[in-house]
Amino acid sequence: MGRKVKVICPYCGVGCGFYISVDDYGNPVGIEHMPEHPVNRGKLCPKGRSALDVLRAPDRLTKPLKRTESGEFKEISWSDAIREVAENLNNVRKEYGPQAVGFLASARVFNEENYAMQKLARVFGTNNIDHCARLCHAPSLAGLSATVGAGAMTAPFEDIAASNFILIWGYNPAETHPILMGQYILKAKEKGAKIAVVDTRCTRTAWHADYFIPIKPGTDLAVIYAMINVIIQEKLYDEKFVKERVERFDDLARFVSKYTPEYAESVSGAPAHLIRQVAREFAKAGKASICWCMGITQHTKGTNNVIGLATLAAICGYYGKEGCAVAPVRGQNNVQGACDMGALPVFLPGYARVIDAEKRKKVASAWGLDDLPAEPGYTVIEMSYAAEQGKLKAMYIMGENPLISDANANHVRKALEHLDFLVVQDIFLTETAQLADIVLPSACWAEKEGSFTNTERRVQWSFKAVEPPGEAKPDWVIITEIAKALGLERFFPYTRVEDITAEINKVVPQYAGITAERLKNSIGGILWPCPSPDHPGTARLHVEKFATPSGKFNTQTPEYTDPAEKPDEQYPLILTTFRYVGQYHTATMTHRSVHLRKRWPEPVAEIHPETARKYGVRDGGLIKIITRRGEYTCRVKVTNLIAKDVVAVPWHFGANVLTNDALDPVAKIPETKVCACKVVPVEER
Ligand SMILES: Nc1nc2c(c(=O)[nH]1)N[C@H]1C(S)=C(S)[C@@H](COP(=O)(O)OP(=O)(O)OC[C@H]3O[C@@H](n4cnc5c(=O)[nH]c(N)nc54)[C@H](O)[C@@H]3O)O[C@H]1N2
Ligand SMILES: Nc1nc2c(c(=O)[nH]1)N[C@H]1C(S)=C(S)[C@@H](COP(=O)(O)OP(=O)(O)OC[C@H]3O[C@@H](n4cnc5c(=O)[nH]c(N)nc54)[C@H](O)[C@@H]3O)O[C@H]1N2
Ligand code: SF4
Ligand SMILES: [Mo]
Repeated sequence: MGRKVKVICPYCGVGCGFYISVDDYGNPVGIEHMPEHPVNRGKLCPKGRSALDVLRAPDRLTKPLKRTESGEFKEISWSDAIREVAENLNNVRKEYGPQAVGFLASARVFNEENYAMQKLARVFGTNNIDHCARLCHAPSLAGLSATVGAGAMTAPFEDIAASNFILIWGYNPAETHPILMGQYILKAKEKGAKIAVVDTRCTRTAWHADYFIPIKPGTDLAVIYAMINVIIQEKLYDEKFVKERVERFDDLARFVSKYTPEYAESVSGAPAHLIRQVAREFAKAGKASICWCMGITQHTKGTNNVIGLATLAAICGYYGKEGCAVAPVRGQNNVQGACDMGALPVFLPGYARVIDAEKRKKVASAWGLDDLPAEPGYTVIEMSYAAEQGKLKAMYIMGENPLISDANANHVRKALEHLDFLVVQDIFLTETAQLADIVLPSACWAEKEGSFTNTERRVQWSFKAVEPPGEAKPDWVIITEIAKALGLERFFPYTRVEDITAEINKVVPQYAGITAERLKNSIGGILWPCPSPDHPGTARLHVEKFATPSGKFNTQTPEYTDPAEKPDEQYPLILTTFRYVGQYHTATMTHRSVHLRKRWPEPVAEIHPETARKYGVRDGGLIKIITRRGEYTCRVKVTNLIAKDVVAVPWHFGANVLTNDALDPVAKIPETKVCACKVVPVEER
């Protein structure tokens, strides 16, 4: 007989639903499509289709592990593991204060689990809580908060499908969000929409585009301003919208006058005539969307890039109406939720700023306290530097693999090795876990239940399909046990995951009406903001006014400046990084799927034929890529689908030993999309 259990895909932020069929013995025997799901309508990409391989992987963590004197791991009991974690964290707090402990939450676990983790950090006494959104869309949160007052996507996927023009910038959804590409972007194209892609590589997304604008890494803002310049010069902007809803438009018009398409071409290599043509068509489309991702954000100027794109949409009036989405498409399946839950060093749940005393005290009082720590905490990369400098003594990392995912990975290794105590909670013994003093085994998505929030702000329940392997436990259970051992039990009165959902309903205003009961009874979930249990949820934001204090678009005009590292004689090329459709991040999960591993077995860097000739690089050969921070050897493909003098490398397997950890001053994201490098061919015997 068996059963069919509804789950949400454990990979990307599109948030596809499917069923797992479970046999009478409790084994996951297959995936069944869910045609009634409003997002993916029964479709799945290669990662979703292979998701069960994670549940069946033979090397899942099944017992807590402790590092012994000799450096080996030995299995220990849960009670010993929890006691050791609590003792060590308490000792560090006693000796150095709570600011000497850092916590990393996870965009891969449920809202309830992220909520519990950030609450643990704060009642422990610190805002040192962050997660991979820092390496990802932190500039989108910062840049959109500054201009429109809210950091999330402004409209659902349906509005992208209803656009007449889709501008895709630094984003390759054909590989990174395939269901959004197939079900929405290409649906718009079928109905006659035009597509423009701005990228350093002529990607699989670009193959579907009407216009492809090639660009040198890190020069985007000059091109964005040139488009704004053309639209203003040629009076193609939406006069009514600008008059009613945009502040300081005249300043903007004066500011962009120097950013001519010819100037932008000289900086970026993007042809001026294409900049003009795309700007004109975008402005004249009437209904248009801008979708961006890591090509825009992973820069020291990431926040400024986002401000530029938000402004481009604002002068054309592309907010709050049908067919218009301003879309920082979120990466991980619960990165939107982890941010909403306050797993960030400057924001409490619901984006209450830790420095805002009134809002902070409101959260404190909901938790039965007078106040909470007010000092903003360390971000991900800052934690490494604090560890190296001895300011951070212990870390508790849940569901992240910074040794592979953080920029300047050699530095991260040194920093983590320098800690007095490291606990890592994961489903596999990752590279990061191998450095831990204690490793805690988690149940993964289909082995527990809770809510995920996709990039549209769609909150959905994912049910438990199978039992976890061995003694692995849900993350929220582990956090609750650690909290109790730390003497913080009064803040963690949870016996079921729904107890935490109910607390989220009380503390996070955007989630007030999104109860566990409602979520369990709906296939497509509810989009926040949803202020009460009888509210249907909100698909489109900024319909009448923006979420800024004045209600208007807050125009800002940061100048274009170059990336932190420019090519020079010693390092004459530019390095950038990208993803494969069949590998996910640090590959902990995708590399355990035989099918995905076979098809995407290793990183293959890309280089232009002229650049290859100049440096003696042969198609299919091995190269060593060298930067100021490290060396990385991989195979290379010589292709004219990439700009000259650029090397692009997939980062899934360790290329972050090369990348630059210079930070955007506002969003604190490292510049993983551009640094200077050189390449040398490696002789194979
Ligand atoms: N298969 C797969 N899907 C994923 C993920 C995964 O690891 N694998 N990860 C998920 C996550 S967390 C995220 S955040 C998203 C990321 O999704 P994307 O942002 O689409 O992923 P990337 O391939 O890292 O970068 C996108 C593009 O930016 C281009 N680029 C590089 N530098 C620049 C630049 O300076 N300017 C411009 N304009 N373009 C540039 C690259 O050539 C690349 O094609 O994907 C999500 N989906
Ligand atoms: N050079 C370069 N570097 C990048 C990027 C880039 O484009 N270029 N992209 C950046 C981006 S956008 C992101 S989002 C980050 C991602 O960085 P990370 O979040 O560090 O990468 P993941 O591999 O997704 O790590 C998630 C971990 O969670 C574990 N896990 C899965 N499910 C569970 C669970 O239920 N419980 C627990 N406890 N663990 C679980 C997985 O095994 C894995 O080890 O990388 C960033 N790094
Ligand atoms: S598009 Fe994203 S959510 Fe959908 S199946 Fe693929 S990885 Fe999963
Ligand atoms: Mo991401």
